[in-house]
Amino acid sequence: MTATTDGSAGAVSPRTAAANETTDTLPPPAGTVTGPERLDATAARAAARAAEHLLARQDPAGWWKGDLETNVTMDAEDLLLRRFLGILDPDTTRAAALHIRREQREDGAWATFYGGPGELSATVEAYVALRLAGDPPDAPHMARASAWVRARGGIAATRVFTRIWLALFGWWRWDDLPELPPELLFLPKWFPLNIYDFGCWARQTIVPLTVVSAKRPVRPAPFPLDELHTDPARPNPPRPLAPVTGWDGIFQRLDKALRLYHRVAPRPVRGAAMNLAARWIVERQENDGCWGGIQPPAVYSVIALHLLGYDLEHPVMRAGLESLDRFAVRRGDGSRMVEACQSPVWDTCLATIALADAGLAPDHPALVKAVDWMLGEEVTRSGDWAVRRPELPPGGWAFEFHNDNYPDTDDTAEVLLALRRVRHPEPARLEASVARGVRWTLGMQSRNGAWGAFDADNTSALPNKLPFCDFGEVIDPPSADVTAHVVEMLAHEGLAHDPRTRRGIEWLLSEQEPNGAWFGRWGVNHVYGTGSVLPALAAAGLPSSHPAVRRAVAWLGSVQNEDGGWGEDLRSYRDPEWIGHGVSTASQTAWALIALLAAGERESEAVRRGVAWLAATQLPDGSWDEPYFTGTGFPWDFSINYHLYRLVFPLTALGRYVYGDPALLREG
Ligand code: R04
Repeated sequence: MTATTDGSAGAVSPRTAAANETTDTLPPPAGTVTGPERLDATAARAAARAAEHLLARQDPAGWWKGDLETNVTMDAEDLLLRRFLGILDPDTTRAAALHIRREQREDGAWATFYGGPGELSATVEAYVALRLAGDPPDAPHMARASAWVRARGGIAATRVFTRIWLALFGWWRWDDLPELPPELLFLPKWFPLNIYDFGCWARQTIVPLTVVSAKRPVRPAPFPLDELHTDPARPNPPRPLAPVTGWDGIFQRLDKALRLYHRVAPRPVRGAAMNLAARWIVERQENDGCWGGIQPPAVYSVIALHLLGYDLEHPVMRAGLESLDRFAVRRGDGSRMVEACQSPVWDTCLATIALADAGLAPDHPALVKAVDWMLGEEVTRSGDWAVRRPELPPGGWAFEFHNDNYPDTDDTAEVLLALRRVRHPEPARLEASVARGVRWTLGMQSRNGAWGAFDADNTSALPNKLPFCDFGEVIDPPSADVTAHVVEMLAHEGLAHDPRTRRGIEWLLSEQEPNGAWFGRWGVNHVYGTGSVLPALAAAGLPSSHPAVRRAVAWLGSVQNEDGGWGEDLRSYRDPEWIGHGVSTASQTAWALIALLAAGERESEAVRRGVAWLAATQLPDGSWDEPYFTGTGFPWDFSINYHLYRLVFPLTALGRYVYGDPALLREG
């Protein structure tokens, strides 16, 4: 093992040397006030201010957590759940409505990300939530919303989830929803479309929904919603079924057959399926009461268990409801925003990396505290991933406070990269955690040599064909960003030449797009993918002269904005015109810089202009503004504004600019 695996932050002296370097060549770019020498000092100052801000935001327990902002369907569904269970209180309603109203656009619609277009399902859900809060249909903001909805096909054109919510109150007919029977749970794990063919988030959502859609409950509607139909005089029009062929035709016929089955399902079979679903759900409740650390499965699990006879006082239900309360963030202005998920592990490992790379001593108390906390968060038991990897011993980390059943390779890789930057007083304890994490990650490699986030070989094409699955991703195939993080980690662990790592690298090289970039699955978008892959290739020892690296560098240079920053709009997931293009943001500028620094481009004009952009846009408090969403749950359908991204990534980029890139220092 080399110096990279000794638990220190890597070579300290060359970093210091890099900081003091005064080499320079190119003239300063036009329009910048900082010359080359000044830029080094400016960057160091900016990094110091950012580090100070980040340190001040650490929880005394050692973790960091920024708000995880998504969209108003979270808030609307939270209210609908409470109404459904009869526990909606006026204070919660008022606070949520305050937030929902504030998110409405001029044209009456709601978008699912900052600057995005109005989105029909979100608009319908937000409208219903505001009606629950007492906003009358003829109030100007409500009339604008309902007119917007009618013009876009009304309720009939919304996603399945939205129509399920409406069916719970009789605003839509259960008969006009795709079937998804609980008997699905009887399918063995080798049979097509068994629940383990779905990505874990879809699995956790679908299992409780099979119960709900078999029970078809209808609570009395508190008000009519006719104004959300294209023809209010003829509400609930069935969705027209276009005649289709091929796979879609097969699945349409399957849906018809399942509808028939719904009417004749033998009671004992249905009963056994429901019991199996109940047991499956209860077994997966985390010890803080939630399910999978994400809000939607928790919401649907609570409804399903309630329908199966669990009353609200049952310990499982009480814990579930209390966990839902904890997804709500109260703001100073009295509003309340529901998070889809909480990001403490992810934020903490990224913050640790950022601070270490910005020159904090490896034994700084804040970093030791963070490592202490991360070590305590290690997942030590088996989970759903073991269905595909039954022999693999547990290890690794999840994203959230409580999600032992679903650790992921992305968090595990970044936590391990963070642990190695800190000198911890119990090195043996750290080594043991690292060893388990590395073993688990290696065991989670998919057949194609790459890594998905939560499961191995979760690549079936069938779940996507179900009419039920019309929203988001429903499988978890390997992606370049996750694979890159894993490869970077394995290289840091001295495994750059291990055949398993090499297969990952080969896969990454084969995934590079013709323009030189890599797709971003969990971050927006090619700037994130490329910002993940170049540090991995560098850590694995690929020379910066490698053609793949050169093409990526050229691509980043070609999409740099006039102002020196980088931005890539979420529309890039839909419209290739937007690939690499968008308003400059702090996190995306940082990802591009991290990529370029890993490629040995420190002295390039592109890097200098990018660093100058970060320094010039830093706020007096040391952080950055970032209204744009640069993370995803599902590309396009579910976007995330991680509120700490604007701080941890610029700090990482500035730190590596000032002190040198860890991957290059090792190689050098
Ligand atoms: C950034 C990489 C770490 N890791 C991804 C974790 C992302 C955490 O945030 C979310 C994850 C989610 N999953 N599924 C949903 C979701 C939301 C998040 C989800 C969303 C809507 C519906 C059902 C599920 F905020 Br409906 C995995 C790799």
